[in-house]
Amino acid sequence: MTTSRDIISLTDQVSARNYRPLPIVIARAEGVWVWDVEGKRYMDMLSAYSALNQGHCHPRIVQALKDQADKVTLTSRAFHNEQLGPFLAELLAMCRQELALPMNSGAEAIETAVKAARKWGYQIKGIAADRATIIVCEGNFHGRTTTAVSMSSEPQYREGFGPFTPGFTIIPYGDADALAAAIDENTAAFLVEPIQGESGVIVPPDGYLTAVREICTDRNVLLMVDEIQTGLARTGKLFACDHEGVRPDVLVVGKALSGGILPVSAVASRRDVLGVFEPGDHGSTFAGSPLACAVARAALAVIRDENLADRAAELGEHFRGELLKLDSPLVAEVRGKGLLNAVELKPDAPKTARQCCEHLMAEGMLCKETHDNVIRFAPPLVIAPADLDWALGRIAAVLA
Ligand code: IF1
Repeated sequence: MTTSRDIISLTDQVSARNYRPLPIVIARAEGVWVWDVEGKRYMDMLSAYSALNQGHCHPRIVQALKDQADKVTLTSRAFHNEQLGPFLAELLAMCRQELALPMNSGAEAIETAVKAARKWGYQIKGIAADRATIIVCEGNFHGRTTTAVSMSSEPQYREGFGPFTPGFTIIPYGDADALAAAIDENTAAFLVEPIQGESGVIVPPDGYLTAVREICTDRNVLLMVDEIQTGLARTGKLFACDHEGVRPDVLVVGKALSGGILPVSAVASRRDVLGVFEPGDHGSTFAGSPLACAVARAALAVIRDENLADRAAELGEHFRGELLKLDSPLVAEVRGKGLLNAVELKPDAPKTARQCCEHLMAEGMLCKETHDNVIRFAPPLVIAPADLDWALGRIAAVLA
């Protein structure tokens, strides 16, 4: 039998070294559980960075995949298919926007938002040719493309990859005054995550989104919110912006939009923003395929029908409450919203976040550190309360 060790050794020989995965080979998964090649079971506390809000291999989404795969998988956008219109209509109804554009990865959806904002800036706002800028936040993560790393403040994501796309201004996160000060006549948009995921689950001060909404409206700047990680019920509302009742001008979604089955992302916006695109301006071979759209429709239906936002809110309260009670010598802070949570370790903690993740893995739980000192906890939102309590027991054992 091929063992995990064999597979890891083969993978290490042939795969580019742009990742350093924990030494587990997942062979099968269901709901919140995954099994390795040897049949050992683990709880998934990462959910593929929130792409698996609906849980692994959700039967309803898998069925939609199979049914559509038997009919037609790809038409290209040179022709219509039966699934795209209904998918976008259902998405728009959920996010209260007017037009949508499908993409595949999150980074591509971000690229789409950047292109739309720039063209909107020239055509609608009247910015002089090639002068449009987009304001972004320190610590942001919007993907790995050349343009996405051009807006990054993280040296590792940039080093060796220049020259960069110009036209981005970086301001501190969570500081609405900094936004007001940074806007000038060339500012087309402000792009922001409602909670910064990669940065370590950084929750901005209450009222931040409301304040930036007001500033953007006053100054005729598009508010573009990256909900690729925070969206689709993860933080206890359908979108993290909903906690403050804020409606962005441009909403970017991905990850859980397909329940972790296929790369499906989308940009949804006011009519005048995506309205700037004309035939030939933008596109993608696979985006909006009938297979992707059928899967995404089922993924959205599961979020709605299984009340995943309310589940995330309730279970998240409980989870953070129990983590706070741990009284661990390692823990500096517990933070998060809904089921997007993190524990920050003390600077002098005797274990690194990576070591904690390795210990949690030995306890049967898969987690991923971010930076040296933060452990992220983001189970599928379908997790049963008893399973969450089991997880808390394992976390308590490792952080004790
Ligand atoms: C990797 C982190 C999470 C995202 C937001 C856009 C994208 C992402 C807010 C791009 C992607 C990922 C990608 C993944 C690791 C991961 C991540 F660790 F880097 F920080 F989730 F927290 N906007 N996030 O979080 O979407 O193109 O990947 O579909 O391995 O790089 P994508």
